[in-house]
Amino acid sequence: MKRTFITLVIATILPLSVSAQNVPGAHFLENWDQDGNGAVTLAEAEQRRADVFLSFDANDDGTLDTEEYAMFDEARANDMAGSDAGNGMKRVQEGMTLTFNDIDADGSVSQAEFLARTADWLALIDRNGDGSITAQDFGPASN
Ligand SMILES: [Ca+2]
Ligand SMILES: [Ca+2]
Ligand SMILES: [Ca+2]
Repeated sequence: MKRTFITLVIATILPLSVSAQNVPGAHFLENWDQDGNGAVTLAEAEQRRADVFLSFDANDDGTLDTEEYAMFDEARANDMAGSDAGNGMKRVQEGMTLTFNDIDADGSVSQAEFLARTADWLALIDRNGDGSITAQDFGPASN
């Protein structure tokens, strides 16, 4: 009962915290910064990408085929609708595409391919080159 109440309160409060939505990359960090220290490390990125891969590998064969990848593309498009689609998020999205991850260009992405691209993906987003992804890697270049 108490828990239900708290959930309701949170649901009521969150839409009001518009400022959090305006922090560059907030939506990304929310999802990827697992220990909440404000920086997504390579280890965190790899772990999360492994989770993402598993959740879209519908038939559990260790490969995202064209059909599964289409679902993945659609989920990302939905996730991005109405959130901060700034220049940083474009780089995030680019690193999630089939083209980016299909290293051997056979039209599907194996788990090994997907994870092997994590470092390149992080480097793509890591604008200030400090080796992790923080709010500073998003938003206006003056950050
Ligand atoms: Ca972290
Ligand atoms: Ca492939
Ligand atoms: Ca960085």
